[in-house]
Amino acid sequence: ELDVVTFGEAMAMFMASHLGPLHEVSQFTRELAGAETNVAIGLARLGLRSGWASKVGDDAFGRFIMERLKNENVDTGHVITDNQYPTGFQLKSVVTSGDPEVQYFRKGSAASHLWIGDFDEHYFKRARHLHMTGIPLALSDSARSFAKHTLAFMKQNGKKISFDPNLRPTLWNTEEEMVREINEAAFQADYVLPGIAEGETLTGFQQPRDIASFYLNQGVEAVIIKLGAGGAYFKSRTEEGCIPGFHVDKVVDTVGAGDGFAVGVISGLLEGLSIGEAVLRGNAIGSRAVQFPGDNDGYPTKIELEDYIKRNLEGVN
Ligand code: KDG
Repeated sequence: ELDVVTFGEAMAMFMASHLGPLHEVSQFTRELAGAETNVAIGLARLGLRSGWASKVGDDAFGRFIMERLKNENVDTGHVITDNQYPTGFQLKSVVTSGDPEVQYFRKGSAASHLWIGDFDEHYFKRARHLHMTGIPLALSDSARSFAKHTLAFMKQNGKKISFDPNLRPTLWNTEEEMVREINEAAFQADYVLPGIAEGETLTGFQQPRDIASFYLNQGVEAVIIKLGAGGAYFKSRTEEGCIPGFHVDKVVDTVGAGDGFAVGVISGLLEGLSIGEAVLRGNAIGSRAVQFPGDNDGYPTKIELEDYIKRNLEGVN
């Protein structure tokens, strides 16, 4: 039994150890990247049973990913080791403000060779909830088919589905194709979690309420829009609200905050919290994530999360 299953590509990530444009960086620290593995790790830290389905290469990066996930208690029962294609990796710069520079080395990777034939329905059936992002839709035709098949299967089996568009324009051929494919998937989900800029790209609307209505009109149960430091806005058929963000003294690295936000929302909903309470938890984990350099090293355990929320809501630091 799994609480949440997800799938996608994980990569070794080389994080710059000093400031500067990537081509000038001479020292890196190896970390783990991948939006879906970030979510699986965050959920497992909170004590939920999470699983991640994918393919890795039969190489050092693939072994690193598998070992890290095992240490984090993420189930890897549906990870296939491919002996033909390599595990992808990426470089990430350090910046003093804004988003870092990211460069991918992932074209033709093992994960991008996922295809429908890899799909194990028994594995996915064991989960209560599917978390999906838009990234696998961009990786290759076969990965896109795998993603669409998984989404349709989970929906037919009555599972709850959260969807984070995670727009990565550099992985797509055209913006038009990206918008079409991502929206088609989002319409199947119960919860859609775009960032405000993503929502604007995907719907053409600027106001959170209009972006939310665009998806609610297609049958989505709730839309939760991330507003960065401003927190998040949510709207369902019966509720609407805005939950302010947590105060952060110093932003170290923004990458991974959205995935941390998803961890808070999904875990909260699975525990039966209201949408507003789940969003507050999302804000908490997102704000904690930006204070750490790696994607997921700021994600808390259950005790750390409770402590963090309590201290911040009381205004004590
Ligand atoms: O959400 C964080 C991800 O962007 C990062 O871990 C790398 O999965 C990644 C991607 O494809 O951009």
